[in-house]
Amino acid sequence: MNRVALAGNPNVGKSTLFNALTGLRQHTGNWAGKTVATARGEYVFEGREYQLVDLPGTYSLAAHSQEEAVARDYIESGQADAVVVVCDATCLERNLILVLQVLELTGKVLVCVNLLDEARRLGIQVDLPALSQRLGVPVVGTAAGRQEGLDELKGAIARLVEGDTTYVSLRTVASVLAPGAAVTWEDGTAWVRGAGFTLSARPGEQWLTVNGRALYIPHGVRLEEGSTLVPIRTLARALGGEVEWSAGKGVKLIPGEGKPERPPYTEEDLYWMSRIISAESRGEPLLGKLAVGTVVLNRVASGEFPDTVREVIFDRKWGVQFTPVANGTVYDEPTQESVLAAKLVLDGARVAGDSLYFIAPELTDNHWTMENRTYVTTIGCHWFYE
Ligand SMILES: Nc1nc2c(ncn2[C@@H]2O[C@H](COP(=O)(O)OP(=O)(O)O)[C@@H](O)[C@H]2O)c(=O)[nH]1
Ligand SMILES: [Mg+2]
Repeated sequence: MNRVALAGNPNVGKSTLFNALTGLRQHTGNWAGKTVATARGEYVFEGREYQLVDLPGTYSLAAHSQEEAVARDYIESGQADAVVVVCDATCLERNLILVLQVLELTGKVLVCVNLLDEARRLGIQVDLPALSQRLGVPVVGTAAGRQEGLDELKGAIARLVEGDTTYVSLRTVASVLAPGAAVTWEDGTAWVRGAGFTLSARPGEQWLTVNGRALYIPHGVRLEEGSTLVPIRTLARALGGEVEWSAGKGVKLIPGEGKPERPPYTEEDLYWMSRIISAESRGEPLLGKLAVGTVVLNRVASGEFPDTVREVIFDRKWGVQFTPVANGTVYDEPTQESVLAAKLVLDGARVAGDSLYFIAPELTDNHWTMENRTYVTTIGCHWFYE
């Protein structure tokens, strides 16, 4: 069974979240030798059992009070497979003190930004993907009181616990997936050259490339003690292998043919995707470009829109067009970073949830979207809606 601890400041909705996830499967009592209350409960997600431990609400882990000592000792003991730090979206800054203290004790952290409904009501927009990138851990938004975001939270906990973000040495694992390949380090980049493929990964960048493809690494390629580290799943995907996870056994690597597969998209998809991203997100960072691409692909996947990238871009549903199509900038040569972003989304990167619409509030007065669609997130200078 996986064990997940819930930490957070008082009054952030930790107990509400705990109840929403575990329902009636709960046990309460006191921490051994302390007058501090404890609650534990279970839930099942995708066939696996999780035990939730509701830690006492604290503003810090300084161990000045019994509550702080209990929370600190528990996290430090390593008994939890993951720690979810629940935060209040309406006063995020104050909550981040605890997040940073937990991050000093363990890397298996997920930040849950709760009370999103209250934040919406107050007109506060929280940029969840940017927060995730800054902190280097997954971030999920919820409104526990309304049962919103709970499936996403359970999914993110599962991925965290089950090693989706397990980083491995590029050199070691590449030699298992593609025996005989040469691994070199040139100009700050790690290269793997094998039969019919070239792979590169540069510490700090949020992707690796393989034969012209680009695969997204949300928390970036790392460099530790001279080793280049990448997520095991991304590397396996790049070289045609697979990663399985099972309770008890952990992560298992299954080598494939030792060479990359063909990209899962066509040249035409890449042509139009890079152009719409380039024209729509001038001056936006990579994350903003990925978000625009996410919307296009969410539309391709949705039954309410056409089924190819090109058709979605030129779609005129209700007479509304993408601005770059209306003004012709979609035909301009795309920037290099837009081509990269297009490759990343076409190869699976997603950053704006299930968004189907975005607006640039500074540039448009598209009130239809604001009034009729559900707000998801803000990335760069765009607001995203489902
Ligand atoms: N609007 C809103 N209220 C919430 C949400 N989650 C919890 N609350 C309310 O916030 C208050 C504190 O919640 P509680 O779960 O006791 O917080 P805890 O101290 O962190 O355990 C209660 O009145 C809850 O009903 C939420 O997502 N949205
Ligand atoms: Mg509580």
